[in-house]
Amino acid sequence: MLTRSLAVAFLAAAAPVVARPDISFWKRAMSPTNDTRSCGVYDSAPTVKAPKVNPWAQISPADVTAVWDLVHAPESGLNLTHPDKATLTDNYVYFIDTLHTNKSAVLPYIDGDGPQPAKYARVVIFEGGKEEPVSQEYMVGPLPVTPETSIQKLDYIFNGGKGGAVPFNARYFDGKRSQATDALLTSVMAEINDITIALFGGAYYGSGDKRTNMTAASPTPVSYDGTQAFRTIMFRYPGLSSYLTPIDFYVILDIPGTDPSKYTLRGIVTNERFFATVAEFRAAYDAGEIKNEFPQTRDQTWGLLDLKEDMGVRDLDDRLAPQSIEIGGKRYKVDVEQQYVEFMGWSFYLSFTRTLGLMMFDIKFKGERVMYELSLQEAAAQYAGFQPKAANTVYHDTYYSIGTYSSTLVEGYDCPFGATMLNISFPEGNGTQVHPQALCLYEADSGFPVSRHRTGSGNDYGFSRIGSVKGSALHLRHIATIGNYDYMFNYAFHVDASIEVEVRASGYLQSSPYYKNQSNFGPRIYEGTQGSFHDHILTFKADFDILDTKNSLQVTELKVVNQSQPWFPELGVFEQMELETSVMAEEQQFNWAPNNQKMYCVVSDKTNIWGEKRGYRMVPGKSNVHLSIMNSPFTRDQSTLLKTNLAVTKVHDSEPYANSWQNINLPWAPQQDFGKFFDGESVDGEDLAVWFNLGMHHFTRAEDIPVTLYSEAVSSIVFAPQNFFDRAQDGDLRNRRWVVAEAGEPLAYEDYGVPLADCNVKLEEPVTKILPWDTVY
Ligand SMILES: *[C@@H]1O[C@H](CO)[C@@H](O)[C@H](O)[C@H]1NC(C)=O
Ligand SMILES: *[C@@H]1O[C@H](CO)[C@@H](O)[C@H](O)[C@H]1NC(C)=O
Ligand SMILES: *[C@@H]1O[C@H](CO)[C@@H](O)[C@H](O)[C@H]1NC(C)=O
Ligand SMILES: *[C@@H]1O[C@H](CO)[C@@H](O)[C@H](O)[C@H]1NC(C)=O
Ligand SMILES: *[C@@H]1O[C@H](CO)[C@@H](O)[C@H](O)[C@H]1NC(C)=O
Ligand SMILES: *[C@@H]1O[C@H](CO)[C@@H](O)[C@H](O)[C@H]1NC(C)=O
Ligand SMILES: *[C@@H]1O[C@H](CO)[C@@H](O)[C@H](O)[C@H]1NC(C)=O
Ligand SMILES: *[C@@H]1O[C@H](CO)[C@@H](O)[C@H](O)[C@H]1NC(C)=O
Ligand SMILES: [Cu+2]
Repeated sequence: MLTRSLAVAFLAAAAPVVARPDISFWKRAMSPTNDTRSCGVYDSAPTVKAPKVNPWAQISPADVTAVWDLVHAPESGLNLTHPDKATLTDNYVYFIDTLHTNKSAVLPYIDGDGPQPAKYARVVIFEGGKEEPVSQEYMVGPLPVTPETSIQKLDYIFNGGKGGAVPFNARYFDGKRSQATDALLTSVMAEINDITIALFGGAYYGSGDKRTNMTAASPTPVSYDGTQAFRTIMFRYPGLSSYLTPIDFYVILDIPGTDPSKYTLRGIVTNERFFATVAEFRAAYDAGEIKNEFPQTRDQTWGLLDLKEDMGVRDLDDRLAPQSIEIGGKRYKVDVEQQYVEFMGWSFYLSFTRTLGLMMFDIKFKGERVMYELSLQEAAAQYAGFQPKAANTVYHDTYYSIGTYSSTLVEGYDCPFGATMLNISFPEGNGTQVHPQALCLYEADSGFPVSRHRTGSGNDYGFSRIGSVKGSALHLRHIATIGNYDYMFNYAFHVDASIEVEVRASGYLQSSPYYKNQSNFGPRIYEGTQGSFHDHILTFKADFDILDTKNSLQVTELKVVNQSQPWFPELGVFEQMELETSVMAEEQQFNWAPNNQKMYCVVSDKTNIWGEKRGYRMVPGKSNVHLSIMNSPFTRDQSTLLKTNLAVTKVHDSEPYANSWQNINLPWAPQQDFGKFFDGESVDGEDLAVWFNLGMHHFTRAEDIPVTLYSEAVSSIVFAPQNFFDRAQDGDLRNRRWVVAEAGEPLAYEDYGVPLADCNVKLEEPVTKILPWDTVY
């Protein structure tokens, strides 16, 4: 598939691999026998049968193919051309994806005897053949395809006024649009190849021309409101670390409409100067005003993540590093078929879409619902600089189908040795693409006891008792390599009933050429490279259902008040803290309070044994930021979801997503306006969803070379029970020590029947090979 900042010179249509019909959907080959190699570390997870058929699951490979055939049949009236043969002015399918199932249809099914909700596909069709060319989304269902199956416009999830239609100018900038602009780019570059060769030792002869040795890449947005379209092209030296060798040369084209003969040059930018015509640029060059002061290197080996021998050797680094392994055997159960997991009281279902990637549903602890849905909604980045790439780039990664970029994980490094590796799959063309071992599931030591206390007599151990309870969590992890970045998504289900969502970013910086006087946009990080600073903001949805759908958002503010205490009359009036509790009345966007002096809790009306409302608290974690810039023309109205830490809305079947995947090219006229969710509806005692942002202000540094470090580029949040239970959920965990010390007696302890491992740990080189992607039908 096309990646963002697509290298036009290296466009190639991926040919689907031949069908392998015997591959069952979304499964790992789990060895059926016990593995005697090492302490059960490599044993398969015990199986379990999900209580219900997963109503959120991806549509099946057979359904994808049937939907493809249905929309291509002449009777559909859609007048489609096969994408391989289509041009800008044809109608063709861009993708098929799983359409989410309405919550109103799911609840009676999972909670009662209601029927299993029907499955639907969403189909994106680029309708360049229409009088008014658009991209239009359709919903096709019920599935499997029968005479009852209909093709309807998918309008109800978009609130921008045009339903599922996106004007041609704002539609996804696919290979065909890129090709359509290439003739103009090639002709512009042909006039100045002598200059680019002299300045940069590179030339561009067209995307398919073998002589081309500068890579052309383009950011988004490409339009403001769909009435215009432009394409900014930056150039880089080609190669495996191309992102790190940008060249100070930009071409901007105006490319409105479907007729490439009407496309024009907007201008050329280099040396911090704008030239509206080729002639102006040549004149400046001839006058000796254009330089390449900080040449890039063509050698890119320094940008690779292999061992750098020239950095020396660290003492004892020839020994294996510590490992997290499931030494007692797997303590979670999986229903691979239904994508259902159980662990230490937790249970949840999984789903996966092209558009959003991994989603979790019906998250319960000890049989009681905590969340209906937990899912990524957007992964965005906005850059800064004084040249047309950094200054004008905003990414919404759903635009690139972020779900299609999660691929094979390196066992032992990306995930622990012995982790359960799962395939992920999503529709691709007329088939279903399988990415083997792209999702891992494992329990890991938390690195600290979940609770601990020594009670008894003072400083000596006589007559004391020590309790220490093992801390661990089940992790669900995948890594989406979307263009330059590797976003690592980690969902941890802790034994104390808390849930942690964490995202990290590694991979190449979207770097810029180095400019002497642009340190206000980031430091120099290589010979000719500047690390352009930027914001990463990732929006998630947490549709809490604390027990049921009747919930409120409680705000407990820690206030400092003046008071007096009759037992210390000499102090008069003085300050102390108190709590002031309220509930949010209406839907709203909001932020973490300064110094975190507000606690936000989603609560039920139902109370625990102490009469307190049962709830879950949102605990800010690492780097809880929102988009810094509020009034950029490039993020005006299509990025409202990025502009606060948090938001709460009432759940509607028509508001399942925070964003629409093609919104990026519609900053002034969004297809989906998150801001419109906030129309004064009550969220007190209602079915509410919380939207939260994780992210980081990426203050770039030399240590972003060769790639950004996961250790620092991290953001997280925790959802923790707040009076949800009557006491802490550590009392029933048998993995603990209760140490009894009596004066003069040897230390004794309880192990509650959980033996220590008595075996030889033998780790195996990763089972993972970098398996090819596969397509099934
Ligand atoms: C995972 O995908 C790979 C590649 O398509 C396939 O060989 C393997 O059988 C799949 N695993 C299962 C359990 O389906
Ligand atoms: C695997 O080991 C467990 C525990 O030792 C045992 O109960 C079970 O029968 C074994 N299963 C197989 C397939 O050997
Ligand atoms: C069908 O699409 C083609 C472009 O692929 C267009 O030329 C033709 O007019 C369309 N036919 C109808 C009936 O709309
Ligand atoms: C979901 O509900 C809406 C009504 O709110 C309806 O228009 C739509 O068809 C439903 N979607 C599915 C997939 O059933
Ligand atoms: C790139 O191509 C141009 C024109 O063909 C050539 O002059 C230049 O030497 C090439 N650069 C490299 C590094 O091969
Ligand atoms: C799917 O499309 C590919 C490429 O166009 C084609 O070769 C293949 O036969 C199609 N498969 C099915 C099941 O329609
Ligand atoms: C950097 O200096 C050049 C030359 O003086 C000037 O044209 C340019 O505007 C400056 N850039 C910035 C970002 O200040
Ligand atoms: C408490 O009173 C003192 C003295 O009047 C004043 O300076 C302070 O700001 C007050 N604090 C609060 C929280 O009102
Ligand atoms: Cu970054």
